[in-house]
Amino acid sequence: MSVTVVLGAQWGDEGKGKLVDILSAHTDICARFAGGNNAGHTIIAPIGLDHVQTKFAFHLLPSGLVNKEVTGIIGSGVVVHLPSFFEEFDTLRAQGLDCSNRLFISDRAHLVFDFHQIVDGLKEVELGGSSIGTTKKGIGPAYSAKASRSGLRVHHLFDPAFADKFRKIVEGRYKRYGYFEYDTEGEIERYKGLAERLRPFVTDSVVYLHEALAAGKRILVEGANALMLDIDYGTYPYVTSSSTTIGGVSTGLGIPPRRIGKVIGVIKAYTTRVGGGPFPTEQLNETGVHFQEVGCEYGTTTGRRRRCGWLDLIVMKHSCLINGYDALNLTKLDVLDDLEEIKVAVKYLVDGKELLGFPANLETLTKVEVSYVTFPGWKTSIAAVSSYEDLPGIARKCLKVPIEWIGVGPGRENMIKK
Ligand code: 2SA
Ligand code: GDP
Ligand code: MG
Repeated sequence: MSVTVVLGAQWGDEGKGKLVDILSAHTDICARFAGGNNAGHTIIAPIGLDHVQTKFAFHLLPSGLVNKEVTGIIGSGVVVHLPSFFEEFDTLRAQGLDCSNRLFISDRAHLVFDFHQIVDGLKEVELGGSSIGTTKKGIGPAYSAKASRSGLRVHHLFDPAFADKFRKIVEGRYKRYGYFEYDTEGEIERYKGLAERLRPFVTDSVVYLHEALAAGKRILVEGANALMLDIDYGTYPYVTSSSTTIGGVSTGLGIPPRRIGKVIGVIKAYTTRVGGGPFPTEQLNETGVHFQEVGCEYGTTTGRRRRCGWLDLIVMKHSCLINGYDALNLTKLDVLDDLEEIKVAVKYLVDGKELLGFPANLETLTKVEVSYVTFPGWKTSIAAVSSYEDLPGIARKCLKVPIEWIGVGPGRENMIKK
């Protein structure tokens, strides 16, 4: 099978970008199927200008583009803010990574406009104390427009009726949210220029990907956000607005499930989440601060401090059931190096009874008592470890699931392959 999928198994920022970078050496195409520029993937690799270690931040563009032989595809399930698309493209080029002639965008992908971003902020204000903590990139409003059949897609940019449709949509937003400052006519003019710049990137990604499959090309699918942020299976409503799970791969790229080969889940050795919503193993204490500081847990897109807590195997069980991982990449094991003891959540109890699955109802979730298993820490640096056998015994004991890769540092070289 020539389609490999990398998915976030927790609440995002597990280190998907780093695995995608490593796997991209063995792929022809790297495709994104969902989300938009709310995602943030950091890759540190010795490429770009002068082959020095360079830090790349991918948001909307597939991270596999870090390999200069790889072609990037932005699939139909992705929502695209064009000014951000070109800004990212230009930033990468300035860093020595030119993606010209090897990046394509589906003509079916929906567009995110600045007014969606304004509305995203207004909706958050409306929610007050129960705001989602979105990235304010307009993701929710763009997917809402798509679901209510009033969105504009990439192909609409080349339609003579684009300006009229655009005006009508902005009018609709005013009716719902009241007046907000927005230069509609200026925006229409700006999009004429952006459309022309975009023209060579636009493709029918269904035809492109199926021709590639027929020609035996290898496709690496990169997940954005993660399972617990999925619109159906995450901690709704504290989720993003797309299908971030394995099902989203088929709908977002037009690839039948049977063509999908290996599914890899990326799991961090502890848990983080950005934004609001329940988080049963959160540590609002020095352990949480340890994860934040040693793990550099700050948002790649917004710079927000990530909330941190212990690894949660109830989340992982839910994640494994839905995505059916063939292998896992455990990341950031090195962040646990100095801890005296390491905890792992193994059960949720409500009124003394164990829950069978991850609860849908957030009321129930706030009532759970988390049961942990505690391991002694290994208290030694594993940053230089390059083989599984050389990991401290206790670190190996913690790893009961079939883990194929283990991250022991942020660099490309800091990855153990089992
Ligand atoms: P949105 O903007 O509508 O998708 O936000 C809805 C929820 O989804 C969360 N979300 C994320 N969580 C973790 N990482 C994300 N990407 C960036 C990163 C985030 C950043 O890589 O660090 O820089 O802040 C991401 N994108 C969306 C979000 O926090 C809401 O809970
Ligand atoms: P993604 O959204 O899942 O791609 O993850 P992010 O890039 O948002 O966040 C992961 C962060 O952890 C990045 O800064 C990576 O450079 C870093 N990272 C990835 N793997 C490891 C690891 O094994 N150890 C350490 N210390 N850092 C890592
Ligand atoms: Mg991220």
